[in-house]
Amino acid sequence: MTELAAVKAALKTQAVETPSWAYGNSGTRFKVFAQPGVPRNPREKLDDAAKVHEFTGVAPTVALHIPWDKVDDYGALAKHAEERGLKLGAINSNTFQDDDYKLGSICHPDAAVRRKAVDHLLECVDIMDATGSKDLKLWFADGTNYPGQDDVRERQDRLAEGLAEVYERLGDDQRMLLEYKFFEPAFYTTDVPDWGTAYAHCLKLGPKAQVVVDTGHHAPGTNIEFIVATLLREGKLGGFDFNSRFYADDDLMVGAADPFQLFRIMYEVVRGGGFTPDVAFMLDQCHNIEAKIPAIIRSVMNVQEATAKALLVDREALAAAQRSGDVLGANAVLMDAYNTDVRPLLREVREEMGLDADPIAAYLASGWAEKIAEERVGGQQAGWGA
Ligand code: PSV
Ligand code: MN
Repeated sequence: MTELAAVKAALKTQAVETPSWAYGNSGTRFKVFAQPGVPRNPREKLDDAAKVHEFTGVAPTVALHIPWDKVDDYGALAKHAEERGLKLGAINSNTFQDDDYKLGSICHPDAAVRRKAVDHLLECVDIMDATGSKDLKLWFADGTNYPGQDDVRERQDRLAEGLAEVYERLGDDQRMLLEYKFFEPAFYTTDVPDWGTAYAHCLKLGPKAQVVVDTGHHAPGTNIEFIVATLLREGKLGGFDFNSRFYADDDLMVGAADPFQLFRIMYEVVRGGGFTPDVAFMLDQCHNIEAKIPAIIRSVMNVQEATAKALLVDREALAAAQRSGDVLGANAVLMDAYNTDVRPLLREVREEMGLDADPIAAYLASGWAEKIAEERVGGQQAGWGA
């Protein structure tokens, strides 16, 4: 196989998971702008996700968020997905939208609240059993706002205890992905603020616990690709929540704010052997002012472009330049790949997969947006928090 053929073959195996909540209405704490045709229930979210997969060919799974996607029959929901060529992906827990969680969930000072939070996580594993999902994605809003508010160290003990109980409940082929975020909604301390804390807990828990890197959850200037390289080296990179940030956790389209950073991350993924199904490539985004389905298609394409560029890096030339201390030469090898226009290559890949070369144009021409705007009237649109 030529090198280009190998790159194309790799791109055809790519899988980007889209989040159910990105199909619903969302906004900021100031305003949620409703859009016509937005899904009213989890099945309609899957119908939209199926369109993203139909036109990109590389978005075969959908992450659910519980309770936002709560249904009576998860087996039936999984079947609904399968009938549309999809599978259900990570189950995201929610321990941040209940009044009881004001002072935290599994780190809360009151054992009764901790019990409630752990029970919710265990319920999420039950749901995974029913949907066939492999990953439980955990993000905790836990933390404190004021120095002295709670015992920071004891909160870590409570966290470890709660996680251990959930870990024990995981099946052989199930994982727990622990997400970190440096601040918000807590502003003084956050109980899982960084990759080091997540890594320490995952290490203690065992091989089924891994770290998930949400690209929006870092302080400005953080070298995310270094974190990715380190976690991969330690066998602890479980996956990504991709999105873009300009300021904090903006949840904008991945690759929009800083496509170069996304390329650098994907290069470390490829370099570290992480371009495999063992690493979950998920989107975690909100489309507040742009049309949702084309925005998700665009996001998937942005990940594809960064991946294609990362795969095109001449690794031999790079290693040779690095070994000989050729600073500028090594940098040039990387930049050559980044500066390659991979859009023609991806158009070819899509055509070889039997797809339209231009997924967004094909979606816009499909009439789906008009159809859902006309049909989805009445009922309550899904939204962030519902
Ligand atoms: C938190 O900001 C987060 O990134 C977590 O992944 C949540 O599951 C997701 O957003 C949706 O609230
Ligand atoms: Mn996230």
